[in-house]
Amino acid sequence: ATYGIPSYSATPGSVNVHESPDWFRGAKYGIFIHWGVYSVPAYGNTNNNESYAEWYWNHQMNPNDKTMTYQYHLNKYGANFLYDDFIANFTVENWNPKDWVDLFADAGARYFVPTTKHHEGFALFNMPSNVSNRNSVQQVPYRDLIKELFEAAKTYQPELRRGTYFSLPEWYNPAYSNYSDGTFGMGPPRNPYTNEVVPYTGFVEVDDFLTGIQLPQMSILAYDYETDIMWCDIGGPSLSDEFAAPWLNYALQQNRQVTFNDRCGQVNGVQIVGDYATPEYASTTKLSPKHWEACRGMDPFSFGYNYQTPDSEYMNATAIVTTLVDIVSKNGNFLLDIGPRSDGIIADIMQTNLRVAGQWIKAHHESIFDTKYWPNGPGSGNFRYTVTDDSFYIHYLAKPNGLLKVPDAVPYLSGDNVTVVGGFKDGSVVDSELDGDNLVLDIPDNIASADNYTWTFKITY
Ligand code: FUL
Repeated sequence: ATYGIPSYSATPGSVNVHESPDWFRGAKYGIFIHWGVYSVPAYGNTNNNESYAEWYWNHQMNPNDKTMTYQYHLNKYGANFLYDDFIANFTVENWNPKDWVDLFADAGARYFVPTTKHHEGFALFNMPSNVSNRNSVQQVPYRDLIKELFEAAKTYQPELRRGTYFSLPEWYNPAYSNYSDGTFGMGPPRNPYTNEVVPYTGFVEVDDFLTGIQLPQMSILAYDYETDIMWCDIGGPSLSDEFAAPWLNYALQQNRQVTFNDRCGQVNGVQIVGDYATPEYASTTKLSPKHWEACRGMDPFSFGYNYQTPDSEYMNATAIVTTLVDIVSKNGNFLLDIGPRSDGIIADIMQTNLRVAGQWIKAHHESIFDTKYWPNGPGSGNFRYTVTDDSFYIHYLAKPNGLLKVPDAVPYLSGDNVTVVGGFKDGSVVDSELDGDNLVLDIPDNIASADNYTWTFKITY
């Protein structure tokens, strides 16, 4: 990584040497937000047929999709109600961006990443009308949602870093159809029940999608909105070398460090590697020396809001905290997604669970943020380790009971140098002894009962 000297040139080889900046490696926990026209129907089915609600339009086009959105839409809205007719109901009438950024801060997150344009092609930010009028400024709700959200963050929660999710392709944009891959670029849009071609609201004819829409939109997010994180999605054909090189140079000149993920596409078939990998709803993960970021919804199957998901299925504080600790011990960040409703309200269950987890995260911040992974391994069973220059943290992902034998030969100095982190017994000394190469902690019930979700102990060097 070359920091300090603007030196990137517009080739994949040049931008591929960039790496995750230190602030991003230390930030560990971000909030992902999937919000768009799909938040109006907010439907992804349930009971094992559930799938991403933000894929409503695509699901609706396929009569055999397991979500049965094709049939659902016909019954609820009728064959003449087009997907783009939902735009009129994307009114965000109860939205207060301050409430959102306050929630992210209460959650203990250090950054957030809203969808600025998902695969439906409807952007939530402003742009010149020779690029596209398919956006929330030229259409309902006639507001620059990304600007309002970023301004609220700057004013009320300036510690939060601001990122931008951006889908490189669009499903049904007529201008993307020459890049069609069987899922993306299937435009122009059609009524799924009659097969008639229908308008793509706000579409402006361009010579080429990449030079006319994709690159200009990414540049607007970089320079007008000053994103810290370009969270590309899907990849495919791109001009991401031409995007990233001047952007990285511009950020360096301003003494900023920005970052982009591994989904920014190919340039003439050569992959733009990106700073970090982005496993999605991964059931197992492992330690990787290259930085990475896991993402998933609080909903068990969806990033966008699905009104049918029962409250009990959302990730609760135990799941959020243990997932975060597990990921951090493996050199990852956790980007946890919420799907707000189309009126701008985030369902109570998501707010409550984020805030409850946030109390733990704040009380244990020293063992999470700006830590590093232990090169010998993340820990096994219920044990997970994180490291700083002067401390070694032992996390236990369940309530300990009596003697706790640490399975790895963790760094250990004799004396009373093992203490409790967080909870009501924060700072208390824990009795410990060595048994061969293993450290054994003695956790009395009053210490075990003084915390929740994950129990953290610190060895001070
Ligand atoms: C995927 C998308 O297709 C999903 O809808 C979601 O945005 C996820 C983060 O990335 O590839």
